[in-house]
Amino acid sequence: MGICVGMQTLFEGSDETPSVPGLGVIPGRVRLFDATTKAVPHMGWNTARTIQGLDRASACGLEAGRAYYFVHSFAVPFDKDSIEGQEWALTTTQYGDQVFISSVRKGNVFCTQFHPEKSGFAGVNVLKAFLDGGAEAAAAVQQQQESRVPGSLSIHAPTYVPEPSHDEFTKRIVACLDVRTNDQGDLVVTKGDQYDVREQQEGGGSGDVRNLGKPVDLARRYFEEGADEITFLNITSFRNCPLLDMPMLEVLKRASETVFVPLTIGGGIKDVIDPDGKLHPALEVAGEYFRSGADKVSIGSDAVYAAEKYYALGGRGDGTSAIETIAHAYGSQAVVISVDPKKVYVNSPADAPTHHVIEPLQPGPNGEKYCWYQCTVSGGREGRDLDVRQLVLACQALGAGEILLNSMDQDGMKQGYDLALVQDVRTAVSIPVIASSGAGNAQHFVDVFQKTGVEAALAAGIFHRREVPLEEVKDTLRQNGVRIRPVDAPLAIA
Ligand code: 1PR
Repeated sequence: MGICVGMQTLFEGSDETPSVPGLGVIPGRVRLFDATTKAVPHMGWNTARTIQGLDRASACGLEAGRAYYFVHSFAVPFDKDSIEGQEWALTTTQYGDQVFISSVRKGNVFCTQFHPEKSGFAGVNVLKAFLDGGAEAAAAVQQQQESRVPGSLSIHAPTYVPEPSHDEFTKRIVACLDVRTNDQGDLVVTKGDQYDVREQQEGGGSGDVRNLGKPVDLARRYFEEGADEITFLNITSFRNCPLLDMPMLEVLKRASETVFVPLTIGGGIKDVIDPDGKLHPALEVAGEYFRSGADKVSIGSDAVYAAEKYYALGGRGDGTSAIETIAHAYGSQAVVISVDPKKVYVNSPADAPTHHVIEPLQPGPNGEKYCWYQCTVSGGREGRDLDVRQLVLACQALGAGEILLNSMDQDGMKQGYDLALVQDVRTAVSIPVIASSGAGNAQHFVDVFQKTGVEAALAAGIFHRREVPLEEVKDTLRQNGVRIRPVDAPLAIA
């Protein structure tokens, strides 16, 4: 069984590394998705359609109408007249205007382009079927395939009748857990208003760090309630060395035992020096998180510094940034950029000549009609002379695969997402964008998807405080015609 790139290696070659031949077990070539009409990577949940005449998918645990988690920029285009299309393809999936092979099966070989291990209970079912009924499924597929002339396009092959194909890619709902150590030394999920995570005391002043629960328990709850992805942000990691942050690594290890959707970890992904003076490159820090169960790492402050350097070098990287090294080793899809912008109002674009200025939906406190979004570092504590558009374009060029777009002004305010900001970033880049900060009710999710075309929306406070259940968010989206992954029916897992 092969998964994702494990499936791709069986083909003759891939555009990802043209000089290296594939194993050549399956004829055909892996191609890069066309990014002109859709965000690439193809990152999120999509269905797998059984090819007509090869209806053995259910023996492999695949079910019609269920969505599976994909994360890839390269795929094998489906051609019904090719050998791989006729002999190997078990299911196809459509993303935008492109149809590709999403699973193959022949004899004992079964591969999926999607990640069953990250596809909730639907994916667990696929793994279980392979382990339990592998032989039975193989026999069923073999029997059908033997009715053809092996290695050639048999005239006896069943005719492929294309189903009315359409893109079933869904929007994603991400539950976010801001994690830090409280004053008693416990690792807790916390949540701020405009990044202030301490309780307000009567008469002013800050009290304790808000404690909204335990990270592993909450992650499991959100998975079971239907979150499509979970993000952990280690919000004070800039203060210490994350390689010594064993509790965070432990959180990931334990969460990945019961949570079968993608996990992202952010906070402190950068070159770090440990207390003994030893340098640990960002790639090593990220590697530690991946080995502990993370699927993606999210880079905040270090991405801002990398973008500043990118422009200082005249619009190019030098190969040493965390974004470049991690994307090179693990792929772009594993590198998320967490942006912490603050709105700066101006009276006219001429007041911010070096920045990308937009018209906000509401004027500023003094009637200002324009604003730009300033990037910050260290959890919003320091503003830099870089705007969000400059940041996201530089990070995309350096190899980032996704943008997690927060807003310091909207964070925790429950007034809805900053639609002008989200829209602006969505149109600036071709990689997926997650809108974050400000969700207060289910309609806010509808608005952000319908008005900006963003791929995912993240929320924290309303889920932690049980103010708006995930199910209500999904129901409202569905009623408003937004394609969404249904909440998964749990399986009894032995
Ligand atoms: O700079 O690479 O070490 O990363 C630090 C990470 O920690 C960044 O991703 C940064 O966004 C995050 N962070 C740092 N300080 C805070 C804080 O709150 N004091 N959290 C913080 C950022 C924003 C979102 C939040 C959404 C949704 N929190 O994570 O979950 O705004 O909230 P809502 O739905 O309740 O409105 P580095």
